[in-house]
Amino acid sequence: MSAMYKTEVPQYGTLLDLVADINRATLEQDAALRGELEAGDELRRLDVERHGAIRLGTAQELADMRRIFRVMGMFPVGYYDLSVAGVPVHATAFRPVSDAALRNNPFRVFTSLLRLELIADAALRAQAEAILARRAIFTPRALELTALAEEAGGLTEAQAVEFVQEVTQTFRWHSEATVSHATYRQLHGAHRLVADVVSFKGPHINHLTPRTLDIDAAQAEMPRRGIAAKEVVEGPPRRKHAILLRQTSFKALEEPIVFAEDGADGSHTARFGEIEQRGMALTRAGRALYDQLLAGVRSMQGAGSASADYSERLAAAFQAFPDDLDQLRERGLAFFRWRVLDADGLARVAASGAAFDLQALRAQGLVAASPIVYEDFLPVSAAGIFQSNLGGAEQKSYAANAAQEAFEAALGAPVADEIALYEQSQQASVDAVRAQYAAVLN
Ligand code: OOG
Ligand code: NI
Repeated sequence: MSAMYKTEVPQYGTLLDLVADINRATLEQDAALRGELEAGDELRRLDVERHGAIRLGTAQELADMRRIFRVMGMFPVGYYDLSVAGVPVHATAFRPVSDAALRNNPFRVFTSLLRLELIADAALRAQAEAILARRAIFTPRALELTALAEEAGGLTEAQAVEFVQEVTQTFRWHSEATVSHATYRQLHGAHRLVADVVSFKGPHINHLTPRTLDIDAAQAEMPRRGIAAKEVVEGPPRRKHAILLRQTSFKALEEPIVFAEDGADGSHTARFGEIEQRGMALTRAGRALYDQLLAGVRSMQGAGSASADYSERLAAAFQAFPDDLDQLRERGLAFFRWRVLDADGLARVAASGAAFDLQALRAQGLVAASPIVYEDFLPVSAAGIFQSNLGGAEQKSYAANAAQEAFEAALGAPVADEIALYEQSQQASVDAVRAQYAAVLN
């Protein structure tokens, strides 16, 4: 998909080069960071790190998408309501969930479902529904192979290769809109996103996002390479110890399209490139503090319309968020993965009969804890990314209404609670250290 997107959107290739250059320079200059990434086994995955995004039109499309992602070991995690930010979609992220799978390749797809019920014009809503009902976004073979994988519990090597080829077709760009120019304009009038989802044959991948180690450097470098960057970096401010997720993007390109029904020429703005910098996952308490501090600077409603002194106000507000690993751990604000540093030392303490005490073992330098990477998304940031790529200052408003149950009904499954996943991951690492400690006594 990355190769396909690079040929479809050459500027994405430029973005990948830029990120590779910055990551190399950052690692050369920052031995501590290199060590941290090595300890977390993250250096290996840096180059394959990506996320992408698609927007679906119907419950059936979402349900089938879930089945297809499941074949690839990707599961729905988290619920994101974007209606509060004036974007008529709700979403989840499909991603690997086990520590081993994440280490191997953490690719995620932010997957939105259009909420036609938020379109006020009943006639237009019915028309959009009828158009969506007629389309088939998956090739028959992709669905066949999915059913096969479900029955057999997997695919053969040859089937897997074919499966990837078939599924990639779903995310391809179609410069031909399936509707007339007039219908497109009506859909666009309801919301640009409605036009983007309803007017085309399938859910073209609308961006791919490599991981950078220095997003501020990347943001500064974009204009130097002729890329039109969005105004502000979303998420927390720059810190010594990165938390959650910081994101920026280049603005969506205006691309020529043809309206199949009447042969008219037009243009459509949907596809862009994004860069992300990931930091540590926060506990519920940490996340609550993040949300509270961010809300003081920026609301969902204000997403995408940040003022000039935004980054100063953001930095000032986040003075209240500890930027010291010991404090973050001791105050239970972030998640950590524990590991044994000195197995012999650990065995000696265990043999002495001392009760298992993680903090004491850490103080003796026998075990260590490093932050767990945040693998998910942030609703206010996502809203900002959506807004900056919808072009113009357009901001619709909808009565905010999260509808997780309706989303899960469409999906055909519940979404996982992302914070519970980090909790499990942290706990599993503690249990492994404890088991090693206990093994000495057996
Ligand atoms: C998705 C925007 C959200 C992110 O990284 O937060 C997103 C979209 O534009 O479809 O990708
Ligand atoms: Ni994104």
